[in-house]
Amino acid sequence: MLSLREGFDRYPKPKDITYSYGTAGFRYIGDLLDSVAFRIGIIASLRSISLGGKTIGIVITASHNPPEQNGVKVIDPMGEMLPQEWEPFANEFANCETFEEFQKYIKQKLQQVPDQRVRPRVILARDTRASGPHLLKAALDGIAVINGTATDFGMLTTPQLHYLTRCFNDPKFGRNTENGYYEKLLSTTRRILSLYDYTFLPSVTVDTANGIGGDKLSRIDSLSDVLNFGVINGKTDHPELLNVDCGADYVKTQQKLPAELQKSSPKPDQLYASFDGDADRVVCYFVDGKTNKFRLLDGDRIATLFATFIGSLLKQLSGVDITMGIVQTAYANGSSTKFIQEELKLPVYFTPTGVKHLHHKAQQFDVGIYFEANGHGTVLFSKKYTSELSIFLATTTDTKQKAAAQTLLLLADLINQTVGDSISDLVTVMVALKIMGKSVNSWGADYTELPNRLFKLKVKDRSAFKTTDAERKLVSPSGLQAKLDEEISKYKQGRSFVRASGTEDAVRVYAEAETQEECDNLGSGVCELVK
Ligand code: NG1
Ligand code: ZN
Repeated sequence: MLSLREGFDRYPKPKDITYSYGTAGFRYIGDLLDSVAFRIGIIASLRSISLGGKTIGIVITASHNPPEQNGVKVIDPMGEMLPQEWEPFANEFANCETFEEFQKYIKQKLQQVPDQRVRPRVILARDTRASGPHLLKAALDGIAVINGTATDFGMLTTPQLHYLTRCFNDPKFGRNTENGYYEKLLSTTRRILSLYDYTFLPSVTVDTANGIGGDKLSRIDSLSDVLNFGVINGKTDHPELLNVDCGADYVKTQQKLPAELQKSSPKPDQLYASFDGDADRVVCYFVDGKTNKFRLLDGDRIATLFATFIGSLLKQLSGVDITMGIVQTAYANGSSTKFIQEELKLPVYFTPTGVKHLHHKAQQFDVGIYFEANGHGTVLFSKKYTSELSIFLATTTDTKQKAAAQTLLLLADLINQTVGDSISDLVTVMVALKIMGKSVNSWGADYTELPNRLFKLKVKDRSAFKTTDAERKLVSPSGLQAKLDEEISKYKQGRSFVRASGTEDAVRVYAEAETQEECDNLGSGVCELVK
């Protein structure tokens, strides 16, 4: 067995780097993460011990970031993110330099647990990046020095590992195998469709960013006729192509088709989708047959589609008392917020960027829908939701109402409630469009987006940028917000905000306004003030 000392010496921490557990775990250049991966193995094991031996997950991925980057993050037993109160420990532990400190941190954590003899259990998966295998080895060594049991699930999408972690701790959630994930998805889709006498969904072409999502979609496609996918940018065995000129982040930030599709001629008025590198984000789009223009259907649109669909089903049931709320971040297009408030007549709440914040807020509703504009999001359903609908189902005799209640209950199984999941989100989009008989054109016509742009600025010290009001206002550097407000007031429907990125060494500037020209001018005006 590897001793603590041997492990510490095998994975020395580079002296000049300070690692930080950000919005999505530790992220850095993949080749500089070995010591962090080793230590995350220990952190996950300690978390497992502190919870009496519950299974904890580790995902090795840097999502939509470039191929040379990588990251490690911890998943809690019910599939949630590592709780925030563990982050300071994770940061201090990842950055400690001497063996004495390193050992002291472990001892301190162990002293806080009721039973130190508990054997930790950790499950792991990684995306397709070249640095994945050696980071996996380091994480396994970290688990080994704490005498933990580790199960490596190989290459999976991030949401699949969230699903599996939950299944290990809550067997009712599903079978704790990769096949169990597909069985649940396929059987739930089949059951919903059969309520409306459908047997399959029309094929959708998906750009999987040359990431792991491509393999998994092809697998689903081969398992059943219910779901049919055509995969483009599916070169999983070429990690150097991951997210390059393709994928959800490219499509959302460039507001154009993935390069591969620009070359071919996408079928007009057909649904297309793009995943990111670890398949937890999805954006949809189509090419308008009349104008030949690319039309993006981003995370805001997916949220409004889900709210429309679930709302229309709930409306069919009388006497069911279910609350629904939508959670967005400041990056949500102003028109989407207006549509939710004025057309759907639903409450909207704002939280800081990062799904952990959105997830937390969404838990306050019976149906909590949260999406970041970039396509990361899901829907949470409360216990009351299930019990109210089950009672309704048992008491109603009306066939249409029965089908609506059954669909609503099945949606709670279809949507991966542990985390945003491109596969299950996309299938839910396909189900919603099919059952509502809604075309992509009609979905795109729900509201008209305000022109918007996102800028990324290199600054000397991004930590100087501190925000309040769900990141919509700056409190530091002092005086800057007043200047921004003055600039914003010059533009019709102008809105702009500035915040430090949690995943990159940069400051982001968002701008939206009534016309593209005004939006561009507002954006550059704000960038000038920030520089
Ligand atoms: P940062 O780098 O903090 O802006 C980005 C995304 C977040 C979230 C995280 C985690 C934008 C503007 N920001 O965060 O929404 O997805 O990455 O992956 O898209
Ligand atoms: Zn991702």
